[in-house]
Amino acid sequence: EQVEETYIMVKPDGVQRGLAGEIISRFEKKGFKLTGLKLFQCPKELAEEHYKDLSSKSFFPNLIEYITSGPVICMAWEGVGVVASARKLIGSTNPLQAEPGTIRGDLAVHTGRNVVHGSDSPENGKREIALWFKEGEICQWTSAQGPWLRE
Ligand code: DAT
Ligand code: MG
Repeated sequence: EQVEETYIMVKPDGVQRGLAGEIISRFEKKGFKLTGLKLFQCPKELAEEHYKDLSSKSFFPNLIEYITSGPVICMAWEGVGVVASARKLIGSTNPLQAEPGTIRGDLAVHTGRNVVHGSDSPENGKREIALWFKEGEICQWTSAQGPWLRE
């Protein structure tokens, strides 16, 4: 059982719509451990680097404009299986196809305003946390919940 880390971000629409607390709560209540958290206005260069695999897509300029249009909430979460589990909690990219009970299924209606990001692999989790957080912004701590969450 491998402890993983994932980068989760409340996108500008999530912040503007007052959904940040609700979104953070989903991961908190599930039982993952928060190791990094900040409100941040993302520069264009960082958004482009974060989404570089999509740079050839027609929607790329819109995506960059959206992500840089207001502050985001950057988070690092840690746990066994956290990468895939967080993707399930978030739901499908298109919120109309996302299952009820997921963040996008419950809180969004459009792919271009889908309120939250989650890393798609453990490798990208590490890459994205390194991209969005500086040295000293990640906290290693022992949660008192540990023995109540896992056998
Ligand atoms: P996800 O955010 O579910 O990991 P992704 O990595 O494929 O999805 O794409 C990143 C973001 O780009 C996505 O959250 C919204 C936007 N996007 C993806 N596909 C799109 C499309 N076909 N039209 C418009 N925006 C799109
Ligand atoms: Mg993605």
